[in-house]
Amino acid sequence: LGVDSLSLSPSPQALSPSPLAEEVRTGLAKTPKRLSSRFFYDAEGSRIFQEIMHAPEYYLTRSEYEILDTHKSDLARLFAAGGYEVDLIELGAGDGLKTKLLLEHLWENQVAFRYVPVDISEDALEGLVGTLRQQWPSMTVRPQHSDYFTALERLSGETRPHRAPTRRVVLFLGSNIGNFTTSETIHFYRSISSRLLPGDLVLTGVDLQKHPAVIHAAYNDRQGLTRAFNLNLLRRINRELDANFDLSAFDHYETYDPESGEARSYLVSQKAQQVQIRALSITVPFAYGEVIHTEISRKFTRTQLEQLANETGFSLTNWFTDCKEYFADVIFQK
Ligand code: AVJ
Repeated sequence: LGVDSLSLSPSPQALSPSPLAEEVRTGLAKTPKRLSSRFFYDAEGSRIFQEIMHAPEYYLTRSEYEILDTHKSDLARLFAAGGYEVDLIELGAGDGLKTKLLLEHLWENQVAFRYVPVDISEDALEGLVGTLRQQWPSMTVRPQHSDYFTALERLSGETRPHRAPTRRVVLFLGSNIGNFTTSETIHFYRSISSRLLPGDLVLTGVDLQKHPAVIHAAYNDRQGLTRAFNLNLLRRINRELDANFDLSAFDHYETYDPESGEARSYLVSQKAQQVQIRALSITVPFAYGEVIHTEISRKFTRTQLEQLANETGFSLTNWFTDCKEYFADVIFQK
């Protein structure tokens, strides 16, 4: 009895910690230290990312916008081919600026569809849904504030409406795939694949391998937006976990390795220092020059994407690029 009643009153630490708290506790105990880029997107991080998308060096968004604008009618035809109704499920919708191009085209061409934007940033999602309701009040929009895997779980639990044959089209735009490691990528596409039916589609936006200097510049913009974006992670930890990172004692550093296709972002400790994270009751030591790895932004080749499709239960059926061939939007069919 004594033991049972004790277990009913857990210590404060046992009360489920936030995902950020878990990440900071485990990531800063690793060698080398690391923090996942998924925690970049608090309100301020989402705002800075909007600015990055307008930076002259950050070509990714403009390239993908060009692709979707040029090929929106091809895409709409693929989505609705065979008279299907379309369930558009967008993973990591963000501000949805590029998706609006597609939605507008589908809407104006009377394609029957339902739009399910999924995002981990509540701020980004609310903003998106607000503008959609304003622009198209009778469009069916079902926002989901969750991570990708939770959204996929819900998807597989849901039965498809009987009213008409429905095709699921999963949108994963903006090179968000680049943030995964290779094994996460395979796991991700397999778990999507297992939740789809034959004929369903995934449209993925991927950044392509190109002159390394072009990629390097995209993550080292002259206005310092990428730097502010990276450092904002420390500001978020200060605020949410009562920590005392001195932002002026950390720098932004990015490398691009053309052999692996990985751009990597780091925060560099510019002196030997100790940081208190009071909500976790820990002190984290940093050596002079020590780094925290905060992001991978992987760049692909077409061959790698064909392989990915084949390894995960899909085939690559369509490939759309911008005029510079910087970026691709690729269709995987189940
Ligand atoms: C939103 C993940 C595609 O990796 O290019 C931009 C985020 N990081 N600048 C990317 C980001 C630094 C971006 N993604």
